[in-house]
Amino acid sequence: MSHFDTRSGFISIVGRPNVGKSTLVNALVGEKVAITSSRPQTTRNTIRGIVTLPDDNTQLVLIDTPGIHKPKTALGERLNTLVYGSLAEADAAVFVLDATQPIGPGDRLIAERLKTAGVRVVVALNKIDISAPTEIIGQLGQAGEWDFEAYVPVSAKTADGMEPLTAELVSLCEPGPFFFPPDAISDQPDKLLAAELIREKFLARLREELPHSLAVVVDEMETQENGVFRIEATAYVERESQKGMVIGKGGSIVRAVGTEARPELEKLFGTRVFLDLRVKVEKDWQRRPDSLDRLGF
Ligand SMILES: Nc1nc2c(ncn2[C@@H]2O[C@H](COP(=O)(O)OP(=O)(O)OP(=O)(O)O)[C@@H](O)[C@H]2O)c(=O)[nH]1
Ligand SMILES: [Mg+2]
Repeated sequence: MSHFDTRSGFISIVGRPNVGKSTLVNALVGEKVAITSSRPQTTRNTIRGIVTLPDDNTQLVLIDTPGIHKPKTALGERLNTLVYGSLAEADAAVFVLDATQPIGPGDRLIAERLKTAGVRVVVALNKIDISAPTEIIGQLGQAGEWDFEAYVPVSAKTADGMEPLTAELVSLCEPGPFFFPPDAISDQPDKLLAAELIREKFLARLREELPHSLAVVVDEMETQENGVFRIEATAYVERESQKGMVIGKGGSIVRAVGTEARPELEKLFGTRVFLDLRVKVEKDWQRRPDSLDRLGF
């Protein structure tokens, strides 16, 4: 007999870039805990989203991970290592597929890795709100050959399918303690959350390769004497030539990012926020291990 009357599980959310892993974590948690964007490789660290289900006496710790891809830089290699590392600490995994894309070699590689890792896997076939029923059925048939625990068609965007998916995940949990307070939704430190929100606003505005070259660090956060919460953040780019594009004409992009990030930061911290945002060059940071360390990867 187990001495726990609660159940819990660490569940790694894995899949190719841009399939909707972070959107799915937000939908399962019911709050925005991870940033999302239409650019591949948005997520760069493992973010835990926490779901406590009082009726089931169960706590799910969902680990959002970077998309698994062919690494081209030191950053890419670190991200893949991070994902496979997260599988080692996971009790189960959700393998997210994009129903609008055919199952490809990238998916098959991940499926193989999941088999080797020996974790139990639930496949979430995502974006069913924008794919045809025949596509969905075809993909379920193909993915079914991997013979994982369960297959759930979902839309992270409309939150369709969250109940059956949650039920599958609950059924994979073992007796164990709650690792977080029941009202917690994330384990991210405030500085990281703030930096991510700012990066999300940049991602929505930057073109081509620029999103990959951008990193945001919050250097300082403090309540000033006038009661305003001051956040000092730096956006790093890789080359001098990128600085102007990130700042925008007459500072237009930095200003717009500040305007869009501020209300979300104010909601997050429950107070008025002054955002001091600057842009610096950290040469080729994606390729340099010393820079990656400094930028917190
Ligand atoms: N229509 C539709 N779009 C979705 C759905 N889920 C995610 N998206 C969109 O797909 C894009 C990628 O979503 P993310 O959640 O950032 O994807 P991700 O897998 O976390 O991406 P990486 O972190 O880069 O690996 C965004 O534009 C989302 O709005 C869905 O169910 N339906
Ligand atoms: Mg993501």
